[in-house]
Amino acid sequence: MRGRFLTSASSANGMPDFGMPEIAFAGRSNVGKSSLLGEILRQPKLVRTSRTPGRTQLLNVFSLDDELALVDLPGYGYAKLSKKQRACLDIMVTGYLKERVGLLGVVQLLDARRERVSEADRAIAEMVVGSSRRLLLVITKSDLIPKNQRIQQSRRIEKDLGVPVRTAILCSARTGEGRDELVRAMRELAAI
Ligand SMILES: Nc1nc2c(ncn2[C@@H]2O[C@H](COP(=O)(O)OP(=O)(O)OP(=O)(O)O)[C@@H](O)[C@H]2O)c(=O)[nH]1
Ligand SMILES: [Mg+2]
Repeated sequence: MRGRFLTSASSANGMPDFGMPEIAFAGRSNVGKSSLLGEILRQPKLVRTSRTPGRTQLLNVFSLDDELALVDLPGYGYAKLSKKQRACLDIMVTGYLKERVGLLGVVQLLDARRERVSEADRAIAEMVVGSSRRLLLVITKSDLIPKNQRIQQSRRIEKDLGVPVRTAILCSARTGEGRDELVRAMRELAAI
């Protein structure tokens, strides 16, 4: 299992062809995209994370085993950045999702503690599905809710987002829960 940093870019145009299937990680700011990616690559320090939302400000690309290109996207919906900064990051994310030809699928992260799916989450899911890309739903930070609520919460979020039941993967970057299952699902999606 080998994780490697490939490149950072500010738009799809600035990205080379990596010669491997490409999957992006999307979700609200601070939901834990970078942390989960670090756990997937088994190299937490390779992927920058932060307690303060708005950490990831570029499209950062890593490879897993030189087989999959995994893109850490900036988060959306963080109100404390300036309007201009937020607009800039939103354009980067939506532009990439719309224009990146080699993009096969998106792992969308939702916080296990969330009561309701936000409009921004819904818009991203629709954009992914509408452009014929595969969507994998990950419910993350599972360590922060009691064990007996995890399954119920996954079913609730699946229903709210409108994805098929029992397709969400429960994950935690802290405990490693779901990591292997997610890697399996991504490999399956990429047919490798
Ligand atoms: N308890 C717990 N905390 C987590 C988990 N994943 C991430 N965190 C924490 O959540 C905060 C945000 O994590 P990041 O990985 O930087 O989140 P992000 O989605 O990449 O954020 P942006 O880059 O700002 O969009 C950090 O303080 C992490 O330590 C998890 O599975 N469990
Ligand atoms: Mg990040």
